[in-house]
Amino acid sequence: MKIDAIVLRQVRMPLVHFFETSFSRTYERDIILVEARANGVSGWGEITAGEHPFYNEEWTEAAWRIAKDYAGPRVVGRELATAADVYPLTAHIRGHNMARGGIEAAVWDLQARINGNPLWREIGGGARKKIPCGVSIGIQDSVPELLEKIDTELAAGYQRIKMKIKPGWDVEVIREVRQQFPDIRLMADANSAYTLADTERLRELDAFYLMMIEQPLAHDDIIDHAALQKKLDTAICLDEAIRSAHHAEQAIQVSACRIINIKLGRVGGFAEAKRVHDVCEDAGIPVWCGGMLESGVGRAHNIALSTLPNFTLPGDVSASKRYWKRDIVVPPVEVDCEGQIAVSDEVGFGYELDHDYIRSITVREEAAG
Ligand code: OSB
Ligand code: MG
Repeated sequence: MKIDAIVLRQVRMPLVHFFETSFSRTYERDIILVEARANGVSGWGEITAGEHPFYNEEWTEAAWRIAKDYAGPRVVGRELATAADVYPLTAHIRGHNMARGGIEAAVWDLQARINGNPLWREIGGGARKKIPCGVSIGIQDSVPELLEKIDTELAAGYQRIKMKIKPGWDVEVIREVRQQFPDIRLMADANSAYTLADTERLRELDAFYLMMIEQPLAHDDIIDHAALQKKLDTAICLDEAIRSAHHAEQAIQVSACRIINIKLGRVGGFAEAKRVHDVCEDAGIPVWCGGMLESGVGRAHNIALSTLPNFTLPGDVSASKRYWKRDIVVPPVEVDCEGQIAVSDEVGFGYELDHDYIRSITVREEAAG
């Protein structure tokens, strides 16, 4: 497969409800879509960087420049044996895994379409026909609003609730959630809002038998998480800190976590995501698929990824309508009343692109390379 062109499009999409984490509140997404062309066929990917460099160092503007001026040019015009070649071809670039991973994912979708396969088969998935779904609920303006949101998502069938926490929105809030919902599968995500100095506060969370606490300490830390895990009954799940299979090996070696959240972009695409998956599987560490408020394109890629065997826990991949009044794929991603997404058998990522709508919300378009 010789990559003839890579085209970047930035689309602006308002969220149906703001999403607040310990690091910021988002009302509107600026998403970079990647179209990779070969043999007269197009494959599509999504760069999952946020609008600001607050989750990690990546953000829309930087990702655009990296994809257009560095990662794209290393792939355009190349004869690739497989989409797995993209990761080593762009490895000269330090970091910027989301920018690199959006291109890599587009090439996997392209390869799937050229071979007439659904994406999940192309990446070696297919362990399940339906993927189990949870939801990630942001910090709300009040506890009653949070309780109502949880109620709505449980009624829709979602299998577990993740709530965002930060200092000032943690123990007392989770206590109220547990009083109202004593039996649900519940977890908390701190997005690096704490330090080891908060150990006693984090130990109070043990009383609420959470499934896990996600990335409580620094975004790039493994060692302090190992120290914290020793003091907690609650399992630690690492998100931000795991950017490669090597990081997963190190975290497992020092017992920094018992669970890992895999995000396609954060680790630089499908090839590395599979390696992280395999490292965890060999060590008996379950994984689940994280989300980055993706459009239907990134969401469909997450669904394919979630069909690998060790994705045994419900992920943050949920229905399009929780994010968008209108998604850019047709049909939108839907979740059944048991909190599952049926995996599409269609060729490629499994949904149709709504090209007219994409055109109408595109704020920037440029070829890479
Ligand atoms: O830490 O998992 C995270 C959203 C943006 C940045 C980081 C995170 C999240 C989420 C939302 O939790 C997951 C989703 O619903 O897409
Ligand atoms: Mg997280």
